[in-house]
Amino acid sequence: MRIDVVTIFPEFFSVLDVSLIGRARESGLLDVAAHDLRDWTHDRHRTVDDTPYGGGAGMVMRPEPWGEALDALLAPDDDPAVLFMTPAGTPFTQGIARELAGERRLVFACGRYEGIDQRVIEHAAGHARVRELSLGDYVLNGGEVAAMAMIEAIGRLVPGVVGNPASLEVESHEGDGLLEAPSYTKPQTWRGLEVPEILLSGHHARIEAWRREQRLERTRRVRPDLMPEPGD
Ligand code: JD8
Repeated sequence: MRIDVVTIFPEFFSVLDVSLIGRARESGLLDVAAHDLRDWTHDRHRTVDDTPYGGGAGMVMRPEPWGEALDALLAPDDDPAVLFMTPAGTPFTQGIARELAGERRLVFACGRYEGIDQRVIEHAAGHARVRELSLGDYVLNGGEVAAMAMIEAIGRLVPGVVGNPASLEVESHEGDGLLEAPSYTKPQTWRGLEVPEILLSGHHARIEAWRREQRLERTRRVRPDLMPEPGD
């Protein structure tokens, strides 16, 4: 999968050189490139923002640099999904991550200031498959953190990136949508706290039953909105 990111802080994405995504890049499973939006400005100050029409606080990102940047990145015509990060977007979910993990190419548009001139999204939607996505119902200072989280959530679902695909099945929000069961490792006793006896029994069927019960109890307590409908 090829991932292009447009941002005024390309160095922000250097963290993608490490860990799982970093290894996936080395193995060629993922190809991630961050582009500096200012490379598509033509004035001495490399200006990417201007005052908002209709007044109001803050600055808005100018359409021209974004238009040129997306023209350049959409030129390969390999039908990428273009993802605009915005608090006004569709909430990102594991389901959307799974959908996007099936794409050959993604282009992430990360704004700053008060946001990007809306005509950029409108124009892009006339030339590509565009989605406006939000990381969650809280306000960030820009789209970079959101894009980073989405790149990790999507990248780890690309076949071959996670060593043991079975481990994906038992995760929260996967499979049956329940929250995951609590995990334990050595030592058996830590600061007076014991590992649940059942996990030491070696009785796999009982262990699986216990984990299922833990997932249901935890979901009921923490995320009742995720509980399956009766009869599901
Ligand atoms: C893109 C500019 C900052 C947002 C004025 C603060 C996503 N879940 C999310 N929360 N916030 C964002 C996000 C914030 C952004 C931009 C995404 C571009 N800002 C703006 C509006 C209020 N400032 C996000 N995904």
